[in-house]
Amino acid sequence: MQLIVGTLSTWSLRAFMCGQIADIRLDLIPINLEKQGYKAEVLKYSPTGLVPALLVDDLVVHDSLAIAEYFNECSDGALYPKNQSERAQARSLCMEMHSGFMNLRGRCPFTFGDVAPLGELNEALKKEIERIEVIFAQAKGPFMFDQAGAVDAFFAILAFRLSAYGVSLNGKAGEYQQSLLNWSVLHQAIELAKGFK
Ligand SMILES: N[C@@H](CCC(=O)N[C@@H](CS)C(=O)NCC(=O)O)C(=O)O
Repeated sequence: MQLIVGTLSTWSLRAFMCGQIADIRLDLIPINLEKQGYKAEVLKYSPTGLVPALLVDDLVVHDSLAIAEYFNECSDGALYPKNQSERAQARSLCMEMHSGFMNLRGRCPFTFGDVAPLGELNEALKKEIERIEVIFAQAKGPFMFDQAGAVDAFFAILAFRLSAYGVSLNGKAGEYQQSLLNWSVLHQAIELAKGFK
């Protein structure tokens, strides 16, 4: 399988991390999204012109969430909890990340450069961080459920971003944030992202 990924693309990193957890062998095709003409390059592979996209023979799976689901099916359910209720919760959380937190995404772009701490938060940003605090405090242990899964992959990048912008969560939420930051799969994704040119 080939995974088309982009520079500083957090969605690409989430798909990559899900592949690592599910132990899927991937050939990565990185595209520099800052280079002129990048769109034509992406469109060679991805019908939406967006990354990530997964190529499996003639099949193109586009969108990080669909890729996570595909990896889950290829790995006999490695990305979600075995318990049905937990699995539904896990999917709800992945989808909440996938379609939400727009203020945070806008205000805290993913970067390896130096950034100023967030400082005074507006109401919308405050609400999103409070919601993340509630979600993170639900973690059963170092991972959201018993084993590392899609939810952890989806939130690890956010944990990293918050930390880069000087936001360390408190209590149980802070413990989960820290375990994500210590997680080898996140480190692999970060190393990968740093290597993209
Ligand atoms: N919902 C999509 C979002 C994909 C997306 O927005 N990708 C960005 C990079 S993170 C992209 O390809 N940007 C290039 C562009 O907008 O031209 C997913 O989860 O895969």
